[in-house]
Amino acid sequence: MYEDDVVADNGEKTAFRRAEKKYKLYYDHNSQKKKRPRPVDLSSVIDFKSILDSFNQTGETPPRVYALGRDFDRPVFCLEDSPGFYFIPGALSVEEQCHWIRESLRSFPQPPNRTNHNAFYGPVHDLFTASKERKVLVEDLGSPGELDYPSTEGAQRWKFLDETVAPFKGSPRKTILASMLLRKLRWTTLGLQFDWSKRNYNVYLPHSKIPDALIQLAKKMAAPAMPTAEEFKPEAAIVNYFGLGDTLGGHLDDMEADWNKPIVSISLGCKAIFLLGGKSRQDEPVGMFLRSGDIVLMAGEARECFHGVPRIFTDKLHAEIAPLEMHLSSEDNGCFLEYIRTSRININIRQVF
Ligand SMILES: O=C(O)CCC(=O)C(=O)O
Repeated sequence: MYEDDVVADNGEKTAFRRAEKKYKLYYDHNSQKKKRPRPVDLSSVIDFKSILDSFNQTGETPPRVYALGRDFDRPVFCLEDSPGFYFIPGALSVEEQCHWIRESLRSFPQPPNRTNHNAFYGPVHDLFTASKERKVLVEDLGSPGELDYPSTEGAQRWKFLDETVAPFKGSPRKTILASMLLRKLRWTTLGLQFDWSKRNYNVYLPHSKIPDALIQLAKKMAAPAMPTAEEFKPEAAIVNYFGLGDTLGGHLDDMEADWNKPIVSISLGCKAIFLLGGKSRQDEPVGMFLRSGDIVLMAGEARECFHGVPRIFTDKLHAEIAPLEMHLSSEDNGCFLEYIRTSRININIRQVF
């Protein structure tokens, strides 16, 4: 979905690319050769949290932003210049955020759901637990009968072994720490599986149903963007995982049949900058902060607009995850907390047909 777009947009030729470069994380080195994030001017980034705060106090919004007058249980903001774009700040409680962070790390990457690791390692089971237990994924050179599970993809077969047992030490087998694999988890797909190589949904790939609780949440949150009397039917979801320095290049999500149905996009973990452009990359995008618990809807004309995530903030001041830190602190040996302190997760839910 993304690579083609990014390649087509190299250099600084478009307004969208210039904005991406403006907000992307770069480092400067001081005289002691210590690297520090290059300061960036965030003054033009829309902050819907402060818009919500002042809306709650005064009922007013800044120019070109308006609150939806429809019957929804919380304020929903729209941009005059971007029809079909909806922002629901703080849509999820801290408990809900923690729930979906746990699900995103523990359950969603479980086969038959696919992840970016499938192509090389085949289906990887229990990645989060393996990381917590400090396991190592080891290339299996034994006979197929000895394997814990059959590999259907990837050139090799792999299995998790205990780091301390380490029968593989000194052998030519390839190994990778489970914690490293978790860090390198970039996406997983739920429900109908998106085939990145063909840039389309492959209904023949095995998949498990999107969890009911996520379906119900998406249906509820989609309401402000739904055409009257129509029902949102979540059929697929893509979960994106961002670590320090990771970005999502400007792209369109155009493989779904009915663009009047929204994409429901949930933010979890570290704060990010989201860029919403126009139908051409030449259109100047607007930047906005996405915090943990925010939900964005893109429907109708907004489905034709380039968008992307050029930056996540992992420093204490800007990440804004203090409430999550309190809730996740002692759980699972602090593994969820350790992960989310430097990461962002995005779950976006779609109706495909
Ligand atoms: O991470 C986000 O907030 C945006 C995700 C997105 O645009 C996508 O997956 O298509």
